Amino acid sequence: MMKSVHIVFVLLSYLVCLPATAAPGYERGIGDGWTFRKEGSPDTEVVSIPHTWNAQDAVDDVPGYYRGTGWYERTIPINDDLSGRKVFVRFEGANQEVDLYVNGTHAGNHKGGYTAFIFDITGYVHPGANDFKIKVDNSHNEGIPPMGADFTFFGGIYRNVSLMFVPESHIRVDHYASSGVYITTPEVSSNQASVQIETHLSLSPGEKKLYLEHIVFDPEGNQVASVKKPAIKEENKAVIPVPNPLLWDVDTPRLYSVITRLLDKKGNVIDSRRTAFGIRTFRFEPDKGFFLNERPLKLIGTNRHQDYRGKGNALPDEMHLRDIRLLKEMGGNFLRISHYPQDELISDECDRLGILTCVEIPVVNRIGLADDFTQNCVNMAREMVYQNQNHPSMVAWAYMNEVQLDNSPWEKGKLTKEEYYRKVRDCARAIDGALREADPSRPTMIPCDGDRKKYKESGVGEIPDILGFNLYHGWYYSSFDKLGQALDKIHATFPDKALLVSEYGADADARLHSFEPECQDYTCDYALLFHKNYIPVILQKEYLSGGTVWNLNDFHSEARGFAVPHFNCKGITTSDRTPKDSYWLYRALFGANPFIRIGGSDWKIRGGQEADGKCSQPVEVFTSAPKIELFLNGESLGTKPVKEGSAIFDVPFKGGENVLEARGSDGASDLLRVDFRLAPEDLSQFKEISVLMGTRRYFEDRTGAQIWIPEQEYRPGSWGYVGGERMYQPKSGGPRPAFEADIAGTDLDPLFQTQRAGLEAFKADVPDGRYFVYLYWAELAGPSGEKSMLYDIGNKALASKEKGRVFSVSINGAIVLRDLNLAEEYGFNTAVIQRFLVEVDSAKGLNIGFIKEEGLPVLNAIRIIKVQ
Ligand code: GCB
Repeated sequence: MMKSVHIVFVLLSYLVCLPATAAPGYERGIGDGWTFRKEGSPDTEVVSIPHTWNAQDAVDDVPGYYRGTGWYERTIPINDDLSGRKVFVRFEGANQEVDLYVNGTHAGNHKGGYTAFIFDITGYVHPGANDFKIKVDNSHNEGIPPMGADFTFFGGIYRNVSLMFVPESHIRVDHYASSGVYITTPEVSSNQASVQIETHLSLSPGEKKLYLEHIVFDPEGNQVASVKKPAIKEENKAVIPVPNPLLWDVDTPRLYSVITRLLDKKGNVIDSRRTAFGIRTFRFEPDKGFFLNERPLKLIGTNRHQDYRGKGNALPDEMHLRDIRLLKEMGGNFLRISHYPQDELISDECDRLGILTCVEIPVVNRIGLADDFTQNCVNMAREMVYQNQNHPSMVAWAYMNEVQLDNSPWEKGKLTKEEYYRKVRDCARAIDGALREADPSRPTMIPCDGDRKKYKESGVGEIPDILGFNLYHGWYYSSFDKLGQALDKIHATFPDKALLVSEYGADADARLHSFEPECQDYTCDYALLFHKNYIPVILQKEYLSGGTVWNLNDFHSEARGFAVPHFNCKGITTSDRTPKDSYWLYRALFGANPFIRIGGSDWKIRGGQEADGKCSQPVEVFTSAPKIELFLNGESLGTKPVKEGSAIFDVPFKGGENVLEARGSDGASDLLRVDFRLAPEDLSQFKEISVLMGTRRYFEDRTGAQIWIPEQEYRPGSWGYVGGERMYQPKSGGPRPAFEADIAGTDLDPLFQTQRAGLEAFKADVPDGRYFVYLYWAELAGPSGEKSMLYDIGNKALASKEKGRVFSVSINGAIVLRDLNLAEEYGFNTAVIQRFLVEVDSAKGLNIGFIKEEGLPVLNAIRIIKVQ
C-alpha cells in the first residue's frame, strides 16, 4: 500500500514539474497500421514497417522480382503539443528512392537504399489527423548505386520509421540524419586523452542566449569531466581532457558517454543527447598489418548481409543484434559491414561487444552512367560517415566493391575502356575526398576482386589507404594452395597499401555432405576444407591486416540458381543462422575456452551402406582442448590429439539412434543424437533406400526426414548402378561435380543437380514384395543451363554438347515408360518424379533398365521403398 502511494506521489510531482520547460526532443515509432499497394494494383494490404514487398517473389521459381513503385498510406493522429516544436520524419532505411507526401504536399525526396534520412515536416502537419503517403521505388536507376550485385535489392521501408518532435532550438537531427554530436579523440596516451565534441545546433532566429554543456561519464558511469560554454550558431567545438583514460579494446570494450545539453540562462534543459564513445588508437600499416592501442592485432571476422530466410531484409531489431552475438561467440574481432550501411544497431552492438568494423557505400561491380551518380555516391558517403562517426568500433570507410568486375559499360556501351576507367577514377576520387573531408581521422578502403593488375592499370588502386581483396582461390578459380603466392603478388603490386582479405568463402548447402569433398560440390565439407586452408595463410602473412569470411550468413541473391536457389550459401551459418561446421572451426580456433562441438551438429539424419553390422563414417569434433575423447553409445572410441582446432574419429554407426558424446581434456563436453539409416547388407531385411546418382554427396531432406546416400556400383546380393558415368557440369575452367541450376518445381534441388548418364540398369536384390520405385530426373544438358554469374571469374558455365536424349525404362523386363524425352515433355531444369508400383516375386529382385534410343539415358536419383 505504502509503495503505490509513493509511486503516485512521484508521478504527480513529475507532472507538476513538466510545464516549467518544454521537454527535450523525443522520437516515436510509426511502424504499424500502414496500407500498402504496388503502383497500378488495386490490391491493398495492411502491413507493419519494417516491410519489404519482395520477401516471396525473390525466392520463387519465376526469374526476377518486383522492382518498381510501392505506396504506403496512413492517417497519423498527432496529439502532441506542437507549439514551439519542430516535427521530423526519420527513416532508418528504405530501398531505394523515397518521396513523402504529408497532407497532400510533397515533403521530401531521398535517394539511396541503405542510409538513414530525415524530412522536416513542421510546416505540413497540424494537431489531429494527418495524412501520410510514402512512395518507394526500387527500380533500376543508373543514378543510384548499386547497379547490380550478388544480393537481392528488396524494395520497401525495411527499417524503422519514426516521428521526431524537437524544440525549435535544438541539437540538429537533420545533419545527414545523424545525431548532430560528433566525437573524436585526437590525442590518446595512457595518462590523458583529449575528447573533441562538435555539436551542430539549430537555433531559432529570436533565440536568447543559450548554453551548451557536455558532461562526460567513464565506463562505470562516474562523471569525469564537464564543460559549459555559450552556444553559438551551428557548429560548436569543445575539447575536454580525460585523465587516465580506460581504453576501448576488443576484449575490454569500455564505453564512455557524454550528455550534451542545450540550456537556457536559468539552466533549464531545452534539448539533450546522450552519446557513447570510446578512447583508442589504431592504424593500418602496409608491412605490419593492423594495430589497436599500439598492439598488433590480426583482424579475423566475417562479412554480413542483412537478410533472413522468410523475411527478406525487413527485420525486427533483435534479429540484427543476434548476428553480432554470433560473430562475437565465434571469436571474431572484425566485421566488414558489406556491401552497404546496415541497421544502426549493428555498430552499437559492435561497440558494446568489442568488434571492429568497416562499412561501405553500395557501389558494386560498376559505376552508374547517369550524370547524378557521383553526386549521389558522395551524398551517401557523407550520410554513412556522419551517421557512424562516433563508433569506436569503426576503423575504415569503404566504397566500390569490385568496381571493375563488370566490363559492360565499355564492352557494350559507347564508352571506350579508357574513358570508362577515367570515370571510375573520378568517381572514386570524389567519394574518397568526401570521406576524408567528413572524417579525417579514419582511413579509406576499396575492396577489389582478385585481378590486381586491373586496379593498378586504372589507377583506382592508388586512391584509398587500404585495399581489400576478395579472393576465391579454390572456389571460382585456381586452388587454395595458390593463395599465399597470390597475396604476395598483391603486396608487391601495392607495397604502399595496407591489405585485407576482404572476402573468401565457398558455398555450402547445410543439407549436403561428402566424405570425398570436391570443389563446387556445395557440401559443408568442401567449405570446411576451404576455410582450413585459408586461415593459416591469413595468420601467417605479417603484412595482412586480416581476413573476413564471405559470409557470416547465407543470404538472398535472387538470380542464383545453385544448390539453394536464390541464395548465396557461402555463409558459415545458414540463412536462419544455424552454424555449419566452418563456423565451429572458427569458434574452436578463436572463441572463448573451453569449447567443444561435434561436427555436423545440425546433420541429424545420416545413413550409409552396412558392412559387418555397422557403417563407419568420419566425424570431426571441433574444440579448444588439446585432446578429446569420443564416445558412441557410451563406449569410448579413443582419445585423440587435436590439430588446428579439431580431431577426426572413425565412428561405427549402428542403425537407429546413436548417441555421440565428446569430452575435451579441458572439461567441456558435447552430445549429439544421430538417427542413422543403415542400408542393410542382408537385403532380406530391406525396407528402403534413397540414392543420389552421379555424385559422392549425401543429402538430408529435412522436410521429408530422409537421408539420400551416394550411388554405388551393383554387386550381386546388393544394389547399385550398372554402367554409365557421372555427369559433370561443363565449365570453361574444367568440369564441375554438380549442376548449378535452379530446378523448377522443387525445394530439394540437390536431388536433381547430379546424374549418371549412359547407365544400363539400376539393380537391387530385394526380397519378394510390393515396392514403390521413384525415379527422379531433371534434364540438365540444355541451352537454358544456368547463366554464368559475373563472379564466376575464368569459369563460365558452358552449354552442353549433348543433343537431347530419348530413352525408355523397363522394370523387371516390362517397359514402363516408352520414349521419354525429358526436355521435350518437361523442359530443362525441371523436377520430374515418376512413381511405379512394382510386385517383386520369384526372388528376381528389382531390375530397372534404361534403354537408349537417342543420346544417353540418365538417372538423377532413385528411391525404393517396400510397402508390403
Ligand atoms: C564477390 C562479391 C560478393 C559475392 C561473392 C560471391 O566477390 O563481392 O558480393 O557475393 O563474391 O559469393 O561470389
